[in-house]
This record gives sequence, C-alpha cells and structure tokens, in this order.
Amino acid sequence: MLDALGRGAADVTVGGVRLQRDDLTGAVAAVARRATGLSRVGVVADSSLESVVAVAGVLTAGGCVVPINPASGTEERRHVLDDARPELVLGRDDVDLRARAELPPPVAADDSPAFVIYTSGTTGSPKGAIVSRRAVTSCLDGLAAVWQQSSADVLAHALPLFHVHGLVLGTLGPLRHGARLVVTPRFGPVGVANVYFAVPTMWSRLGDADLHEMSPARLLVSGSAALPAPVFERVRALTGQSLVERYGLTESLIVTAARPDDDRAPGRVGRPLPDVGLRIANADDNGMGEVELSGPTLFSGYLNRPDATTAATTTDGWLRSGDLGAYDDTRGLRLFGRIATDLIKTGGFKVGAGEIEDALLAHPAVAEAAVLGEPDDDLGERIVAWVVTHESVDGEALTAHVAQALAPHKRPRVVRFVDALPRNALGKVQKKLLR
Ligand code: MCA
Ligand code: AMP
Repeated sequence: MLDALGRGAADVTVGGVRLQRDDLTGAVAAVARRATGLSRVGVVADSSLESVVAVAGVLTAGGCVVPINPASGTEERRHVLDDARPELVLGRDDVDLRARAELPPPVAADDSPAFVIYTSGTTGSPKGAIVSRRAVTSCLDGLAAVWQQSSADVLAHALPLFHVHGLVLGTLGPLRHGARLVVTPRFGPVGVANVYFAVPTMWSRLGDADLHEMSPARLLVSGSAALPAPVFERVRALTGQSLVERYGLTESLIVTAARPDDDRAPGRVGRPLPDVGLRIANADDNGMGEVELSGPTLFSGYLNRPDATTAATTTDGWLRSGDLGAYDDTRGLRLFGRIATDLIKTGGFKVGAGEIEDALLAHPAVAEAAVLGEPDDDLGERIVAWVVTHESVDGEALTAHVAQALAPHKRPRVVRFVDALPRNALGKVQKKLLR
C-alpha cells in the first residue's frame, strides 16, 4: 500500500499504540512478504494498529483485502468467507508490529482489485463490492486536491476500519498523503489533530466542551449519512465552523465533496471530484431525481453477482445510487433521502431490511417478520422489527439473535409483536401500513 498508493505515512496511532514512519514501513513490508502471491486476503479489521498494518501489507504485496467486521456474527461471517474465499485470513494476533522487512517493488494503481467490501442491499445477504486500486487512488487524490490535504495534516477519527469511510478515507488517505493519523476508540478531540472525520451520530453525541476544543481544526467532515440541520447548527455554534459534507457509496467511493470555501448548509454535499460524472435521472419539476454516477472511482461490480451488478448499473454504464438529489453547479448536490425504504442507514451503517427479516425468520419462534427504519434523533434511523410469533419469545432474545447471527449494529432497536402483518391481495407485506 505504501508503495501502491503513496509515499508512506508519517505516523499512525491506533488506540494509543503508535508506529512512526520507518517502523511502520518495516512492519507493513513484513506482512507484504507474507502476502506475496496471494490474490485475496481477509482482514478481521478491528480498531487496532495491526489491522492497519495488515491492510497496508496486503495492498503493498499487490493483493486484494476483504475487510471483515470483527463483530460480525456467525451467519454473516460464513457468508463473507464462502463468497470471497480468501486464501488467508489475518487477525490481530497474526500481525507482529515488531517485525521488519524490506518493501517489495511498487505495485501500479491499475484495475486489479484492492478490496472486496461487503455492503447491504434491500434483500438477501450483503454483496461484495470489488474496488480497484485505481478507484482508491482516484478517490483519495481527488479528495486531497479539493481539501488541500497534505503531510502537514493530522487526521483523527473513531470510525470502524471495515468500511469505506474509516478504511479508505480514514486510513489509506493519510497513508497516501504521508499525513499523521490518530484513531481513537471513541470520537472526541485529539490535541494534535487538525482534521476530523465522523458520521453524523458521532458529531451529534459530542459534548459542548469537546466541540469547543475542536474549534482550531481546519476541517471538520461529516459523511456516510444525512446530517441533521440541528447537528450542523450546534457544531457551528460551538466550533465556529461549518461541517464539510462529502457523499458517496461503497460502490462509488467518495464522489462529491464540499470545498472548504463553499457556502455550506446541511444536506449540501458538494460538487463532483475531478473526473467524476454526476447526473440526475428522471428529474421532477424541482430537478429532483435519482443520482447517477460515473468515473474512475466506480466499483468493478459485485463479486459473484453479475445479476446485481447489472441491476445497479444503467445501460450506458452509470451507477444508480438509490439516492434522491438535485444538482446545480454553484451550490452542488443536495440530497433528499433514499429511494428504497428497505435500506436503512443507522449510525452511518447501511443495513438491508431483507437480511434482518431473514435472520429473524431463522429464529424458531418467529413466523413472520417485517423490518423498517424509523427516524431516530441519535442514529438517524433505528431498526424496528414487526414480528408474528408462533411461540412465546421476548424482544431481547430476538435482538440478541440478530446481533449474534449478523452483527450488533444490525440488531433491531425495537421489536413490536403483532397478530398479523398487513398484506395486499398478492400476499406482499404492506410496510407503508406499518409506519
Ligand atoms: C448492545 N450491544 C450488543 C447488543 N446490545 N451486542 C450484542 N448483542 C446485543 N443484543 C453492544 C455492541 O456490541 C457494542 O459494544 C455496544 O453495545 C454498542 O453498539 P452499537 O449499538 O453498534 O453502538 P452505537 O452506540 O449504536 O454506535 C454508534 C456509532 C456506530 C459509534 C456511531 O454506529 C458507528 O461506528 N458508525 C459508523 C458507521 C460507518 O463507519 N459507516 C461507513 C460506511 P462495544 O462497542 O462496547 O463493543 S461506508 C459509507 O457509508 C460510505 C462510503 C460513506 O459515505 O462513508
Ligand atoms: P454505503 O453503502 O454504506 O456505502 O452507504 C452509501 C449511502 O450512504 C449513500 O447511498 C447515501 O445514502 C449515504 N450517504 C453517504 N454520504 C452521505 C451524506 N453526506 N449525506 C447523506 N447520505 C449520505
């Protein structure tokens, strides 16, 4: 990675454990030596320096990383491993931060895969989005250009390392720019940091004093989910700064970003990065329609799912984002929400209603299940499940069942027991009636 994507990090601290440039390079090179010749390597991406070294090492060797949520449950992990079939899986204990080696020769940024990142759809199990090395470098270089990121920056965040936000932007970004990175277990001020990345829930949870402490930073960034206006206003009141929004999908990486000197407002996610194509399909009289995307940051398709890749792509090769937006050149892209109600964004994580329904139905007490996202002040949306049971069970048991099968962030926060689900004449659940 240090070769494939950049000139190497100045220094990285994760959870209080720090490696500086030469030691980091040596440890990354040691993983790279081990990963040489492997095409796909799973990394159990917990929030540790070992995860960063493992990811960077595999990329440096020219391999493809399959990030695995360390909290993923039995079913979800089995699905990822069966689908991606990594030749090796690296966890924290498999990486020695004291190991040192010489870096192998650089690997070009080309169309070969850098990542297979699992992301939820409306139905079924998560799909593996294949992200090329070129997509990663295009995205990172585009963002660096519009945000003037450099080796002078110190980025701080508390994002998970198994999704695009924390992994690509929040880890590979600073490695590529040679900036300093500090990953903390909880989001908050870090004395030396001048750039912060977080999801809206994290910005919203900060205390007044913490926000005040972040005032000297040069860039406060929000992304992954809709930024509520009250959160935007409160951050502005307490830091004197407007949050900078950027927008993208796992399938497109980041495609738009507000520029530091743009006139900012919540929901305005900026103009396209260099070489990104953006258009609004089937726009209504107000210019609102589905955001479609093209350009070098787009994914190469879903692993083993040509059907899903075709469904996500227009006949002329653009990605259907599933997001509703309107665009003008001066004020950029404004987002209004998602088209599919069966995709839920909770705390910045995308979760499909279908996968939770399937997990609930696998519980012996559950006869029928319907899942929806409801507005939530903290998480943006909370996962709510309506269930019909054929034997007695409590909501907590069902919640624990989903957390254990899929992942804790996919667990319903509310379980409502009903005698029957509203269905139409064809037997399809009428979710609108549940709202
Ligand atoms: C509670 N827990 C349970 C249960 N109940 N575990 C198992 N079974 C249960 N029944 C535990 C959890 O394991 C966890 O433990 C703790 O309770 C709280 O977990 P959770 O509910 O997940 O935490 P939260 O407070 O709701 O988390 C809020 C959060 C989180 C920190 C904002 O949602 C988050 O990290 N969001 C970031 C999402 C993100 O990075 N998205 C990027 C996607 P413990 O934690 O103590 O072990 S990429 C993307 O979207 C695009 C490209 C983009 O634009 O960026
Ligand atoms: P994911 O599949 O987890 O990569 O999530 C991608 C989705 O996150 C997009 O389709 C949007 O719905 C949402 N998203 C990302 N950034 C923003 C943002 N700044 N504002 C609103 N929604 C966002």
